[in-house]
Amino acid sequence: MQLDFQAREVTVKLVYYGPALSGKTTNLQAIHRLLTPEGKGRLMTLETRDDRTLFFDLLPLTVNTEMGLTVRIKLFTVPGQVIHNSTRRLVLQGADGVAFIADSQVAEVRANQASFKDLRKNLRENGIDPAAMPLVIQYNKRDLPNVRSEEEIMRMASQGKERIYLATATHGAGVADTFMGLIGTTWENMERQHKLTERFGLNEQAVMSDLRRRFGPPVEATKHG
Ligand SMILES: Nc1nc2c(ncn2[C@@H]2O[C@H](COP(=O)(O)OP(=O)(O)OP(=O)(O)O)[C@@H](O)[C@H]2O)c(=O)[nH]1
Ligand SMILES: [Mg+2]
Repeated sequence: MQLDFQAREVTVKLVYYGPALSGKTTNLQAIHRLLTPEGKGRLMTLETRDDRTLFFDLLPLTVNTEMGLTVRIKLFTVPGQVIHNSTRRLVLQGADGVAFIADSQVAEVRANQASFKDLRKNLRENGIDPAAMPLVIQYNKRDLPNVRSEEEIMRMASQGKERIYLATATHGAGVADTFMGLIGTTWENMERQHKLTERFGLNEQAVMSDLRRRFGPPVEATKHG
């Protein structure tokens, strides 16, 4: 988190992490599509022809609060392909929160696990204790056949402390909830560390309700068949 007293600005960095082709870029595209125009920046994506991010994507958003403070939210994606590890570590630097986008397909279980391990390793190498990083998990591609059952995912969810979301990012389903959950858990952590309410009158609810209002009505996650 960056605090600029003079400009009365708070900047929050959120990173979408996960294995190659899990739908990180698609999440940002859906957020960009679903949000009303106010405070929405340009989505910058850098892709090769086959949907693979080479460096990162960035979507900047702003929230103007009643207290005259501006909250700038920067959403990044990392490139999931194994070869881009140094870029992932770089993009993770200074992150305030992470959304881990897992691929729900049974065939991708190992790729998810490897990417999760790689996230923890990169955080440690950046000097961050993984346990201290606000994290939400999204199981994407719920529309496909051969996905892990909802029951199985919920069982895993009950074992961890992270919030878990189901999504079909291509339809925009579950995308806003994941993002709001990420903002929420990140904000709670920032509030604990920086006492934003006490110091600036900047409370979580003001930011969250403004963002919630800017998303259209919720899109139901579509199941296969
Ligand atoms: N069926 C289905 N396809 C999806 C879904 N989300 C993303 N995809 C597709 O999966 C492919 C990869 O999506 P991306 O968003 O580019 O994946 P990524 O995680 O950014 O991949 P990297 O940049 O390589 O790390 C694209 O063809 C998307 O259209 C989904 O919910 N369902
Ligand atoms: Mg991508």
